[in-house]
Amino acid sequence: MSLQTISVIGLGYIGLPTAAMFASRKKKVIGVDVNQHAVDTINQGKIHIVEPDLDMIVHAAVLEGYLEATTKPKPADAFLIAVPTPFLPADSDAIPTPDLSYIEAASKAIAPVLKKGDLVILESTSPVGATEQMAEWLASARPDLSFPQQAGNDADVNVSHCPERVLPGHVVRELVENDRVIGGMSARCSERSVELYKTFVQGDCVVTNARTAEMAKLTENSSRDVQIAFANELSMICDRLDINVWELISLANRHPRVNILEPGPGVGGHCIAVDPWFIVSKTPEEARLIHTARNVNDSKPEWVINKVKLAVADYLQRNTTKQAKDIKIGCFGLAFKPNIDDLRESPAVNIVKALSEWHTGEIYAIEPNITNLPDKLNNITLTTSSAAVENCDILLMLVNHKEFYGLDFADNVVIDTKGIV
Ligand code: SAJ
Repeated sequence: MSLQTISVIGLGYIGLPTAAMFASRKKKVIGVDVNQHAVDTINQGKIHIVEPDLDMIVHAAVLEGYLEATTKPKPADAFLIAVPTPFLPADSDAIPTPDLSYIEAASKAIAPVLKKGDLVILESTSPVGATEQMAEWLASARPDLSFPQQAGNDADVNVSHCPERVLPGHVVRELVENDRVIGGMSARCSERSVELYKTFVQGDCVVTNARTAEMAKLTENSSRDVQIAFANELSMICDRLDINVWELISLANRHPRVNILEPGPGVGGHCIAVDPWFIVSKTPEEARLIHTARNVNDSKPEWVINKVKLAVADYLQRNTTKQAKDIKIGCFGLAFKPNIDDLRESPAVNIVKALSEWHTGEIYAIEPNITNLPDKLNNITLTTSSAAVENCDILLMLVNHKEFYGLDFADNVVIDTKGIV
């Protein structure tokens, strides 16, 4: 195989496991990241992110000399770009637009070390057209080389989009087992990309063009966002109609062709709440359902906060000797989804923070997966489930961590966004 040395640009939640996978198959891997701390940590055989089983693989890869990290790109046969694609800050009503500046910076960083015969793959989740844009950035930095938009199958440098699709918490297994969508800018680009991924991918490598591959990834996450929005909308309808939404969904899901997802306090994480905007910002007139789903899911945290405010008012009406400052609220769960410790982009954290700014009494958080609260929650207290059940007047269930099932909530007011009680 011509692709012996592989460089991965961006050593985060996707780039580092991918680099480690190639290295575990005895490829020479050069990991590149602008974060000196990440580079130093990896070169010591350790990891700077939380992902099950990844530490062992990185440790072995570095020890055996197959993986090295650096801040400055070096020549390689294949370059995989796995940098963030966030969206640009927008006014509250505006449609967020994607920020391709990390891809642009990565392209400009690798351009000087590119040579004839190299393969460049964009893995970052990207709006349609981003791979072609990346190829343009590379071509303008290296007019001495030809690229697929100029030379098709005969290009000196091949370019593809192969979106990552792994679920955080299951990355090591899903990298190997999941099918890959391989979108080459030419047939030759796809063919060489399949050859590269087959180093460790046991799933099918399905070939398409770059634009369809970009849209496929956005479609997967938008599909999930729309389905979660349906569940969230049902939860608000059922609350108004005094129906238990969890019972309702379990009944409807007994139909052989119905499979409704779970409502919750909102949609968190770095993907599902972001990627649909990449479709909406490109095609705002057509993407009406996807846009509305985003709005429904984004509105859910505020709806939950209002439920707590109503519960406090109701409590005060029933307990006339008490004041708001006497009411203790216990918030169960801070992570963005169950059984992980990742608090970034978490609706639960945003809800607890908003409540801590509004409520004059004490607020407690129960999060079995962490030992310290993030700085932005420094005015609340971390406690245990049993202490919260015993001491708090109002309990707010925000994440269905396994530890929260089976607790006895007999005397508490409970607002349950996850169907735990
Ligand atoms: N959620 C619900 N109800 C549900 C399912 C999820 O409210 O029924 C919420 C979760 O609590 C969480 C959010 O949605 O806040 C997202 O969680 P998730 O587990 O659905 O997805 P992520 O963001 O961890 O990972 C997704 C995956 N995409 C799909 O399942 C289509 C993963 O495969 C992608 O690789 C990843 O996005 C990514 O990087 O794009």
